[in-house]
Amino acid sequence: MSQGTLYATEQIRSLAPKAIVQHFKLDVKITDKDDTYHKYFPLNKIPAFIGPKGFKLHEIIAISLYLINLADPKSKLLGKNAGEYAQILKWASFSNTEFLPTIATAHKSINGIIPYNKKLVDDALAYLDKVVAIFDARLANYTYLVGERITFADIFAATYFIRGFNWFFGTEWRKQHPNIIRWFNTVVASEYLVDVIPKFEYTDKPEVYVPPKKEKKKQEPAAKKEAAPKKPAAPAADEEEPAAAPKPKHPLEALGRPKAALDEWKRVYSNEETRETAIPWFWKNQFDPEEWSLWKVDYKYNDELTLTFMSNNLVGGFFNRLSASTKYMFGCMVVYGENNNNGITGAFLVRGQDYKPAFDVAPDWESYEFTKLDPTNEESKNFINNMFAWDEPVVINGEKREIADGKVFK
Ligand SMILES: N[C@@H](CCC(=O)N[C@@H](CS)C(=O)NCC(=O)O)C(=O)O
Repeated sequence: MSQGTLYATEQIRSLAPKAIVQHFKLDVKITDKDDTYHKYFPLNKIPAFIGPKGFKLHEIIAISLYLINLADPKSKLLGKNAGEYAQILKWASFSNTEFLPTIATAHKSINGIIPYNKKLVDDALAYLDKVVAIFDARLANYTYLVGERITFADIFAATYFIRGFNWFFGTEWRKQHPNIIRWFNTVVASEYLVDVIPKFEYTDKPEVYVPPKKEKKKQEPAAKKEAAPKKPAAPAADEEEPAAAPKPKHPLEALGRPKAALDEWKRVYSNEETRETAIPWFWKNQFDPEEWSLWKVDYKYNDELTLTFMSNNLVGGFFNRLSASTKYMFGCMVVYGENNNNGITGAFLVRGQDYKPAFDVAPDWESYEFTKLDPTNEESKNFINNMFAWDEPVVINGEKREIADGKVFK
């Protein structure tokens, strides 16, 4: 009999329980959120677990420990005695409540996922230093966080440090923290994590706030402003959000329901092979020029972009700020080129014939240029397909540029 279902996504809290399931070859299905998940986990948080006979769990620490126990209640990952077990819980809880929320707050504020607030960021980063110093003090004298062998504490904490290396722990930081680097490298190379650690690049420099470029806004009549209200920023990648304000009506709601629901396309795109199945499906079932329009979206200030991961963060922030329009559009944006020579472009399907009501929910929408695409033109159609499939170099001013990274808005 199946041992259950683990609901996991790309978010970092998914990684430790996924690693446990895979390492111990548990008969646990790992899946994205589905209708059953939504029925039982109204907070919409990941990870979550449903076992046999309606047994349900949320909270990463509880789920992970349950899974280890399921595999082997005597597992070395749980420590040698009650004292070690308590220390394992200490590090797991410390990572979950002090490390991850702190680093996520700084990251979200810098990237505009929550409004930028310098004091908030400075305080979070100062607190993060203190949290890291506690890891460092232990790891200066010991190989692992608890006892002399790897435990769940190491697996758990190391997965969260990935976010540190993604966002803030740049080259300089790494030079100053050799104990943490030695520990992290040991743990991610261990039999528990080696096969599940996502390919990731260490950032060279810590993320810093880059104010969005804004062009002078034309004065618009007050009535129109009311018709296109702004919504607060979107939910973030790895952490919970403050309670949302009541949702204002989206102007595109006035167009009514389209014949082909966007959700269906998003499901096909997520689940099917992109070139072979999803793209032909899109042209056959989704795109109706009466109801939808297609847009090329280019960042206007490519010459100011530096590191490709930062360009991709910029796209991520833009997408988060566009979340009020999720129901009305779909798109892909890619970062092409390399560090200090890259650009951002993409293609979007938008409800209606105008791009503005869909995009102006994001305060930085004017940093992008919008060009309507006519899919009866072969070149435009190829561009859209390439952006959706995102598997071939992109042609910029006649030159082929490799795609370094990208994001899907869905
Ligand atoms: N207290 C929960 C927090 C879970 C949590 O916040 N998970 C994040 C992902 S890392 C999440 O699902 N956030 C909500 C969202 O992104 O919509 C736990 O420790 O498991």
